[in-house]
Amino acid sequence: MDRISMFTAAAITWRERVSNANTILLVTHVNPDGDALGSLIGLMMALPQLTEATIIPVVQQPIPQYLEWVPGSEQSIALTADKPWPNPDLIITVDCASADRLGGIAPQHIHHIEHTAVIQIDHHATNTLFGVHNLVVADACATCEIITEFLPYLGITITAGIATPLLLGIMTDTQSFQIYDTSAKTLSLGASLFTAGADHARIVSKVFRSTRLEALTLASRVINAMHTHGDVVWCGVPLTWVEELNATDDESDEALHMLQRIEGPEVIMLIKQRNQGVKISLRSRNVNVAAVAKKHGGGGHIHAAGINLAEHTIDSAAALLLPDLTALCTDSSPSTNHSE
Ligand SMILES: [Mn+2]
Repeated sequence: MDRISMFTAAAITWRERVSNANTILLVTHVNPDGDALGSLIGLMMALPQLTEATIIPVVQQPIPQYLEWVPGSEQSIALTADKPWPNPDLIITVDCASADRLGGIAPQHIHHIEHTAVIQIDHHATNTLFGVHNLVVADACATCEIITEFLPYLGITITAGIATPLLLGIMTDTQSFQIYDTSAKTLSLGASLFTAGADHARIVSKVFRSTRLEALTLASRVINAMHTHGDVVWCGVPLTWVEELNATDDESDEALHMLQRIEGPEVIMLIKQRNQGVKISLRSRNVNVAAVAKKHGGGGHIHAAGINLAEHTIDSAAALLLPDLTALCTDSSPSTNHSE
């Protein structure tokens, strides 16, 4: 279905569901990034144009430091075990590929979700379509891109307050319009957010020019210990390094950004040690790393995917994934498949 028919149909469902709701929960994925938070705050600011419902923005706390400045994010809460379930009659999830990745809701509350209508808006090709209505546009670069295009179908005017979080999400998920899936549509929707008054300068200074020295020091240590296997380059991030250098878990992503700038490798893998197991990030130039992620219980996009492995160390995770990743590089011709 083309986007116009898809958005027209979705708008009918959304208007009905949203305008009939008394309490709406907005939820996004665990470990929120710019697109997750931008989508959630953008919708939080937009929906009052459509409904008088109480809107509760739920985000895993604390919000990463580089996103704390986003106006509206201070209203977000986590539904921890000590808080009562707010009995929403509608849950809207944004940028979340599957129900088990929802963040900010304590395990004690999770069962309520099964008994509540969920509608979702997302751009992950691996989305499990867990809602009663699923607006999933896999060729969009960011969930914020979909929301920017969709809001006018709901009769919502994008104000400056709505435009800033939406532009944040587009800029972070496209790495400032660098990822190869960036389209004319992405740029024109970005331009419309500029016109609406998005605070571009603040996004640039708070997100792209605010790296702490500790993060760069960690990245340099990680890159110094880099391994090369044919077209695959991989690095591990032991927890002790993060602690010793007074960096944070989020800040180890800086190493991933730097690794992607190296000329040559087809696939980049960063394996972060966690208190339990490891978190793996995969990035590629051409091949479909989402397929490998999916095989090992993860998910994501063709050129950017992730996996959590609770039972693995950095070395055992590398040993598990390297055969699949090197095979991917030798087998695959450049992938143009966006429909998985
Ligand atoms: Mn996203």
